[in-house]
This record gives sequence, structure tokens and C-alpha cells, in this order.
Amino acid sequence: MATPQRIIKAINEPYLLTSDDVQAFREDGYIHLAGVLPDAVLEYYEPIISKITQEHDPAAGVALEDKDLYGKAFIQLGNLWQHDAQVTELVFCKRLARLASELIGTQGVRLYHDQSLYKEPSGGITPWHVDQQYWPMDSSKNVTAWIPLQSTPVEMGPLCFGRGSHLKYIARDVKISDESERIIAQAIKKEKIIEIQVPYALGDVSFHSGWTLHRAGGNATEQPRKAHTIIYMDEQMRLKKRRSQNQENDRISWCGDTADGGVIDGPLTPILYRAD
Ligand SMILES: O=C(O)CCC(=O)C(=O)O
Repeated sequence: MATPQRIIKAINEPYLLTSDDVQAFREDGYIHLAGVLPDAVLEYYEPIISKITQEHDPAAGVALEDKDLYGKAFIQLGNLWQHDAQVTELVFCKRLARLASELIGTQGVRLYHDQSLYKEPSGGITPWHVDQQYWPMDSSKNVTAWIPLQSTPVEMGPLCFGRGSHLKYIARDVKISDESERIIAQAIKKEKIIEIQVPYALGDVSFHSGWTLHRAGGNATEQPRKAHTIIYMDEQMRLKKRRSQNQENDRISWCGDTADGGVIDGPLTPILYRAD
């Protein structure tokens, strides 16, 4: 069944940012925007994303208590857009891509990848970490849209950000782990970084930079915390020499046959928005 036109229209029309919004994003390393996606959009796409996540859960059948720290944090599935044409509509939509481009200040943005991150009932914390240590990108012009698929009270484990931490060079080589949780929590105290954790209403979307410290609490509710994320990068983003196996794994997953130093413009990283 084709997606109703009112849904297609809602995900492609602009959401207007103020210059204060852009300044806040650049100073804080994140922004939490209200009412980015209408309820009807989330009610339409949530069951599709949930079905794909369930069907392709790489750890299906493993009990929560038998999972490691990462597995307890969330069920993770990458590039849902390749599974379903309707998810492609959402992941490729202009409303979110334009927001990403205006926040990071580029002429246009490409997709890096999308993923679903479902925290099971009683699921564990997402340890403090930075995203960009996984990405072989030669600049910090990237941003993740975090899109909860239900209203998300604090006890369900919404994202929590270290305000302004993208400018502090903390734990940039530490992969997400018990160690990253401990090291970053200590650094946050020492540097007096303010932690911002607030509930998300349905339709709220946050955007955070690749170097922003962030975590999420556990899910203390009996419902799954369903979230979808889309990672955008500058349309001119170049592939840098890898510093770790994680970055090499990302190159293999997302960067096609891009040569070192070249623009990452393979079939998995299409341009999603370009200002006229
Ligand atoms: O959803 C989560 O718990 C973590 C998400 C995250 O770290 C991210 O999207 O960068």
C-alpha cells in the first residue's frame, strides 16, 4: 500500500530553525527540537520499523540476562532503508535532512547510515561515549537525528547529553564500554560539564554532533524504548585514514570503494538534501 500523501508531505516540508537554534546547537553540541514529526507520521512508520527490527534482530532469542553490556543496552539494526521502501521515504526525507544540513552549516548532506535502537523492558544503560570515534570521517561536519518512536519519559532511557562536551576532546578513542562510562563520568565531574536529560514528547527529535558526549539510562518501564536514528554528514565528507579497527569496519560497511581522501559518495551514502 502506498504511503498517504499527507504523510509524504509532512516529512518533506521544512521545519524552520531560528538563528538561536543554530547557535545553540553549535555551542551545546546538540539540540532537542519539539514537534518535528507529527503524531500521524510516527504512528504510520513505527509499526513498519518495529516489524523489521524484530524480524532482523541479530540477537533474536537471546534472553536479556544472557546478553553483554552492549546487547543489554539495545537491539541494534543498521540501514533499515535497504529493507523497506517506506522506511526509505522517512530516512531520505527532506525535513530531517534539511535540519541536519542547516545545523552543521553545509550546502548539503549525505546519508551515512540509519539504524533502529530498541531498549528492551528492563534494558540496561547506554554507556557514555562519542560516536565519531567509529567513523572514518575527515571533519566533524556530521550529526545524528535521534527519533524516539513513542513519547519517552526519563525512566524509559532517553538520550542524555554533556552540554558543550563536543569542544572538550574527552575520551575520543574509547569505544563504548564499561570503561567509557567510567572515564567519561569522571571527566564530566572534573570539567563541570552539565548533563541534560529530559523526556521526549512524541514528535520531538534531537540532533547531536559526532563528538558530543552522550549516554542513556536503562529502561525501567515494561514497554520497549523504540528509537530510530539517521546519521548525516557533509555532502563533501572525505574518507580519512582509519585509526582503529572500528573505523575500518565502518569503511567496509558504508563507504563502498571510496579511496582514502576521496568524497564518500558510494551507493549507500546518497545526497539527501542540498540547498538551492
Ligand atoms: O539510543 C541510545 O540509547 C543510544 C543512541 C546513540 O548513542 C546515538 O544515536 O548516537
